Amino acid sequence: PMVFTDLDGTLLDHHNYSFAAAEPTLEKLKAHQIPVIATTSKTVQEVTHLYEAMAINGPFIVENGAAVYIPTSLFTKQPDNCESQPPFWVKTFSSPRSNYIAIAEQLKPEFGQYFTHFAAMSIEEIAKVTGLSLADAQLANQRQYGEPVLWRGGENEKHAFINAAQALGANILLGGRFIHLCDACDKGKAMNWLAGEYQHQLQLANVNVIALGDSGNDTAMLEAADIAVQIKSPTHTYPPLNTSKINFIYQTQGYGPIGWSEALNFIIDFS
Ligand code: 2M8
Ligand code: MG
Ligand code: MG
Repeated sequence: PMVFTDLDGTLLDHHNYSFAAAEPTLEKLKAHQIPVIATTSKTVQEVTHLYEAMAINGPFIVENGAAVYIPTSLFTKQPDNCESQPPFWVKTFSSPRSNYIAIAEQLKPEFGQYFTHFAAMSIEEIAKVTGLSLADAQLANQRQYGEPVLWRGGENEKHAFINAAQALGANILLGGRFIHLCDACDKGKAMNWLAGEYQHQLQLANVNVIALGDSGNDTAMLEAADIAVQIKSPTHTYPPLNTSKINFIYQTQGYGPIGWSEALNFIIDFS
């Protein structure tokens, strides 16, 4: 199997970003050589930092499926349509962040009183609203593709804002805290591409894809997986899921990394 996992609210605790509760299961997956692939709204810099802490050296998917980063040591040949950015091959599904900052700017006359966004915030403000340290907030702001919006208005204005953003050409993905203005990418497309590359490069007959996530921005990935794990969130209910292509769905009892471990220990026979 391959494990594609969201980070915030899934492998990491929603509030304190700790993966301590998942560590024993993470070690078991490593021992069984089951790849664990971060599939997140986070940036390259954030994931690189986290992979160091987790001692993972493998591919990852950033900014809600905007790009796939593959260490060049993973495969013997460079995958098609990838750019070489040593030590990675990079497959990109998105136009640059500046397009989405421009859309946020265009929405300010009508909705400016209801929102702010990363490019308009200081590092201190980003740290405050996310609960990240200043150093980590700095890494979160080094975005290349999309733009996170912090909503401060009501639900009705929020729907109007989303419609207006879509009319200006933005795709909308809902994370645990932010509305992401982004390209027509999602975690599912990026996951399918990378799983296909594994299958092709390693000449596997098939790959069994397990995906885990807690928020709306994980829906496309969960719907495209063989086994989907919905992680319980302390802040919202499970987002609706079209289950027609999924073989097995697991909803966790535990939150974040506790639920993550609970599900993977149930699904995978580690004997
Ligand atoms: C953002 O991502 C989360 C994930 O669900 C969100 O939308 O709430 C991103 O900006 C990410 O880079 C950052 O680390 C995270 C911090 O909460 O927020
Ligand atoms: Mg999440
Ligand atoms: Mg995420």
